[in-house]
Amino acid sequence: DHYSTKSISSARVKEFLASPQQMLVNGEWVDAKSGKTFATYDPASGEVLAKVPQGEAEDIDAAVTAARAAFNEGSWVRMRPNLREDLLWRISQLILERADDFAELESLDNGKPVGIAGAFDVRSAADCFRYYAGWPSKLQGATNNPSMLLAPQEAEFHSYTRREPVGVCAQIIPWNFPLLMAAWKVAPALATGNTVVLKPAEQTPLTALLLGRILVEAGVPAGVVNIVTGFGDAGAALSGHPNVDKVAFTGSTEVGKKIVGAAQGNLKKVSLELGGKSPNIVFADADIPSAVAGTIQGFTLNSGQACEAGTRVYVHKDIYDEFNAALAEQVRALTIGPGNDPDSDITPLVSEEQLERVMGYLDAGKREGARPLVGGNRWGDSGYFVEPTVFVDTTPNMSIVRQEIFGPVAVSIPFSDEEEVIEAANDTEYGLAAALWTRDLSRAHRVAGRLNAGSVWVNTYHALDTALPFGGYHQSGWGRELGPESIDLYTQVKSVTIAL
Ligand code: TXE
Repeated sequence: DHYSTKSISSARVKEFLASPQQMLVNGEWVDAKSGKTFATYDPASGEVLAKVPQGEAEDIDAAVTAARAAFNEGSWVRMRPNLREDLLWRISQLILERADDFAELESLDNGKPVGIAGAFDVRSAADCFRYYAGWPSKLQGATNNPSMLLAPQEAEFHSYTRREPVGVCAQIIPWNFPLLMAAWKVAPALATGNTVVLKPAEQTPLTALLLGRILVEAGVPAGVVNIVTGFGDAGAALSGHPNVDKVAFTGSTEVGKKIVGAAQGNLKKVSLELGGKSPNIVFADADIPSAVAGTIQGFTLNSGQACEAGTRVYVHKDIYDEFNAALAEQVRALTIGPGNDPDSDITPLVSEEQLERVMGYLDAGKREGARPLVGGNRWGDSGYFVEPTVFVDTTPNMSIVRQEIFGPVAVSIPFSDEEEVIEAANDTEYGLAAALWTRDLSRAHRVAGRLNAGSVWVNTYHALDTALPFGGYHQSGWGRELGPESIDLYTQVKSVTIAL
């Protein structure tokens, strides 16, 4: 049965959904070799939205072979920087031209508000290609000054370094920001001359396939970017493939560990952006209205399905009751509804599985003795909605305090002094992000320096930008993406020495 497209406003999205979906391998649009397909669902209703090819190990192998051939052939690697810049710039422009299509398709597939998909996901994805479009002509090595060269002859030496691409890059991405995660991976890889096999998440494959059309239209050569849709087995085949030089992964910490295992066969380079349980600390001298608003943003953006979500809220005891009362009142006022309704603040979770996972945590929180200050239940009986929820009366070892929930769920915990809250904030196996709210400048810098997290925000939350490195301490991952750090991830340095 076809998805009813009558509520869709973009004619191109209607056409896209009506056409058969295929994967991009070696510049061709293809079915899975097995002929198998799988469904992707509209999270607001649970209806089948589209069917896409179910790529498996043999499809991954074909894609890796194409990426290897495109890399080894050499013209892509040696493409002139200004032409590479034009290409990346063109991709960014094409994304912006089709911004409304991307936003609507992302909202349909992931469930998120169409307004946020447009204003954040799509614009940030375009910005990512534009930012990395500036890099190809700025890649630099150094001339070095060897201190004690051990060479067979006495000579004067000239020595320099070159930055070269890593090679064939496997990129495995999640479903929470599907297009944006594709951009974070593909843009720096292309800027530095790598070739790519991208595997989108099975819950949200559609905007990556639409991006594939744009890459082809912009002139990315055959085999340089291959897109294989499929499940975890396809990801496993990709991360274990002996002809892949690097794997970049964003997803759960559990699968991140599997990637590390799979990468061992040929010791491919690994970068990982994994889960989080980020602290959000409100000091007594904070501007309370903006701290309340920022805290709500912190744990409800994308219905809480953000790895950097601020889900452990620590509030100074002198303002705890006042803060919680304002928090509860404003959370209660949020509108729950489908992503295509402009009034919706809280939209459905991505899948039935995610709904069950989040409901499991809500039940565990109540069972372990925490009390929902607001929310705590599923919302409606169709689609995958849950109420935005804040728990109080928690203890430090409860699952809702320690584990990543990935739904609009936070805990609010009182504290008495700075030392105590720094220790509590750092008492986690994760370390992706942290925030603090204060009007004391010295405290802001002092505490920012002591929080074990890859991003720290002061008097704001979710302040992400293509120019700013992003990634985690501890089990939140390996390496940093975005900014110049992604250039490091996708290049390797060679030193060349010449006896003059
Ligand atoms: O993630 P998975 P899931 C967290 C969040 C969420 C939980 C589970 O807590 O509740 O993970 O989500 C591919 N080898 N995050 O199960 O499985 C998979 O096909 C290689 C945080 O959806 O990690 C998909 O493309 N790849 C996170 C991708 O991994 C494998 C965002 C991510 O899926 C694989 C998403 C395997 N063995 C979830 N198994 C963040 N950091 O933002 C699966 N995959």
